[in-house]
Amino acid sequence: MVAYGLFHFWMSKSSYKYFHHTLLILKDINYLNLWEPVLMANNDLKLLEGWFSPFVWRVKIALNIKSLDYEKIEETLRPKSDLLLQSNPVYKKIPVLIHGGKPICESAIIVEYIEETWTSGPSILSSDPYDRANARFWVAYIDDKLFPSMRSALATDEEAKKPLFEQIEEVLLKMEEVLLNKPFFGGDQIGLIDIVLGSLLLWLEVLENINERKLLFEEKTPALVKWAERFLADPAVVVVMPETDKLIEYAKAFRP
Ligand SMILES: N[C@@H](CCC(=O)N[C@@H](CS)C(=O)NCC(=O)O)C(=O)O
Repeated sequence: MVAYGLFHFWMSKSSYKYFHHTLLILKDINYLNLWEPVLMANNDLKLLEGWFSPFVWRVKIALNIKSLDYEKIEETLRPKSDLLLQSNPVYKKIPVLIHGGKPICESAIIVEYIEETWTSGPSILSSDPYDRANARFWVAYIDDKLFPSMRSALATDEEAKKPLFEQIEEVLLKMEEVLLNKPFFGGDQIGLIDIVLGSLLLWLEVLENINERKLLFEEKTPALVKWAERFLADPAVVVVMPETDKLIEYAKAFRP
C-alpha cells in the first residue's frame, strides 16, 4: 500500500494533490501520527467539530502543533446540538473549543487562544508586535475576500461565478507577494496566516474540480503552489485533512 502510494506520487505529475494523496495513505496506516505518543493529555479540551469544515481544520492544526489532546465532538449541524447552541449562541457555528467548561468561538480567535494559553511548543504567532499585527491583517483579508468568494462560487450560476473567480485569483496573487521566498508565511514554520489560508486549500481544489478550472497554478503563483505542497505535507496538517473526493461529494449539495 505504501509502495503503491509512493509509486503513484513519483510517477504522476508533481502536484500537491498527488503528494497529499500519498500522505493520506501513510496517515491511514499511522506512519505520520508521530506526535500521538507525546500528546499532552488532561487539558480538559473539547472541540465541537465537523469533518468538512475548513474552520475546524484550523483549530485542529493548531492543537496538533501544540501537541494537545482533546475530545472530539462531531457536530452534524442538522439539527444543531444543544451543546453548540449553548456554547456559541451568537453565531451557532462550529468550531467551538471548550476549555475547562468555557467555550471559545471563531476559528482565528481560537487559534490565538491556543497560542497564548500553551506557550510551550512551536509558536504560531511571532513575539514581535508588528509581525503579529501584520499576520492579523492578512488573516482578516483572507476571511473577508477569499472564503466568501469561494463559498458563493460553489453555489451560483456560471455568469455570477466570473467576478468571484477573479476575486479568488486576485487574493492568491496578493498572497504570493506576501509569501515572498519564505517556506511559510510564518517563516521557517507554520504560523497563523499559513493555518488560515492553508485550511482553504482543499476547498479550493474542490472548486477547481467542480468547475474544471485551475485557480492555484504554477505559472501564476509558483511560490504559493510550492507552499501549498509544503503545508499539506506537514505532519500537523496531513492527519487533519479529509479526502478531496469526499468533499467533492459533500459540495454537490451546494449547487444551484
Ligand atoms: N467565522 C467562523 C466561520 C465558521 C463557519 O462558517 N462554520 C460553519 C461550518 S464550515 C458552520 O458552523 N455553519 C453553520 C451555520 O452557518 O449555520 C469561524 O472562523 O469560525
